[in-house]
Amino acid sequence: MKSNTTALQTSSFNTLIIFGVGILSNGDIKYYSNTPGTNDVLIASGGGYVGGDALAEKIRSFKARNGSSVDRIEISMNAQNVKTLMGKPGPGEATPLYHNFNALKSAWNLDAINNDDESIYDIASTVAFAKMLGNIGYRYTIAPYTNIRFWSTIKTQLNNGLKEPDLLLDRIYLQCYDGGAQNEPRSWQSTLGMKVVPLVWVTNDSKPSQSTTAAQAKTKFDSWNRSGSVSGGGYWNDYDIEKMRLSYQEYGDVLRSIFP
Ligand SMILES: *[C@@H]1O[C@H](CO)[C@@H](O)[C@H](O)[C@H]1NC(C)=O
Ligand SMILES: *[C@@H]1O[C@H](CO)[C@@H](O)[C@H](O)[C@H]1NC(C)=O
Ligand SMILES: *[C@@H]1O[C@H](CO)[C@@H](O)[C@H](O)[C@H]1NC(C)=O
Ligand SMILES: CC(=O)N[C@H]1CO[C@H](CO)[C@@H](O)[C@@H]1O
Repeated sequence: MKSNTTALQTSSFNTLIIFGVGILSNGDIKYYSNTPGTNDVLIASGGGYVGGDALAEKIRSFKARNGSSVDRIEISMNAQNVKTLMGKPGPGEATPLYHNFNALKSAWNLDAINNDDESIYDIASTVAFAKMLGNIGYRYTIAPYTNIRFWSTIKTQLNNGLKEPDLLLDRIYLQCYDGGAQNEPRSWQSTLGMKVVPLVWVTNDSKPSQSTTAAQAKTKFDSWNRSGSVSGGGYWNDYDIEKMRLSYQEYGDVLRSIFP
C-alpha cells in the first residue's frame, strides 16, 4: 500500500507479488495491509469486488503503463479456511468463494495466486482450491521455505498431464532467508523437478541478520545461477525498500544483470 509505483515500473521487475490476502470463513477475501498506518481492507464479498476504485486503479496501473517492465501480478495468501470451504460448499462455480476470486481477478487484473501456506499443509484441499483457481483463469505459484515433501506432492498433482507453457503451478518462489536461509535452490529443483526462483530479504532493520544488500544479492544469485541455473530471482519485501530508503533500481539491476 505504500509502494512507489513509478519505481516498481521502471526498475526491471517483471513480476510483483502483493502480500498478503486471506479468506474469511464465509468466503470473503481480505487484504491484510501489514504496514503501520494502513488498514486491512475487505476486497471481495458476496461475489463482487468491494475493495474500492483507488486500490484497484493502483494495482491495475503496475503493468498498464507504457514502458513498465511489469507484466505479471500475483497475490500471496495464507491457507486459512481453505480446508473448511473446500469441504463445504466445495470448489464449484456457483460458490461465493469462486465468484469472489473471479471478481477480484477482473478488478485487479491479476495473473496468479501465490500460496504462502506456512502452517496448514493440507494436500486435498490445497489441490482442490488450486484447480478451482485454474478454472477461473489464474496461474498458481508457491513460496515455500520448508516441507519439501508437501510441495512436491502439490506440484505433481497440479501439473499432472500439463506441459509448458500451460502448467497450472508454473512458478516456485523459494524463500532463501530467515526460516529458509539454508535452502539450496539446486536441491529443491532436483526434488521438485522444476526450476525455482530464489528470494532473498532486502536490508531490513527488523531482522538485520537476514539483510541482503544489492551487492550481496548479486553474489548469491550469481552463485545459485552458476550451480543450478535457476529461473530468476526476487526480493522480500517492498515495505523494507520503502522504510529503509533502499534503491529499487540497484536491486532491479542485479536481477537484470544475471537474468537478462
Ligand atoms: C519514486 O520513484 C521514482 C523513480 O525512481 C523517483 O523519481 C521518485 O522520487 C520516487 N518517489 C518518492 C516519493 O520517493
Ligand atoms: C509507448 O510510448 C512510445 C514513445 O512515447 C510510443 O511511440 C508508443 O506508441 C507507446 N505505446 C503504447 C502501446 O502506448
Ligand atoms: C544464468 O544462467 C543462464 C542459464 O544457464 C545463463 O544463460 C545466464 O547467462 C546466467 N547468468 C549469468 C550472469 O551467468
Ligand atoms: C522494518 C521492519 O520491521 N520491517 C519488516 C521486516 O519484515 C517483517 C516480516 O517478516 C515485518 O514484520 C517487518 O515489519
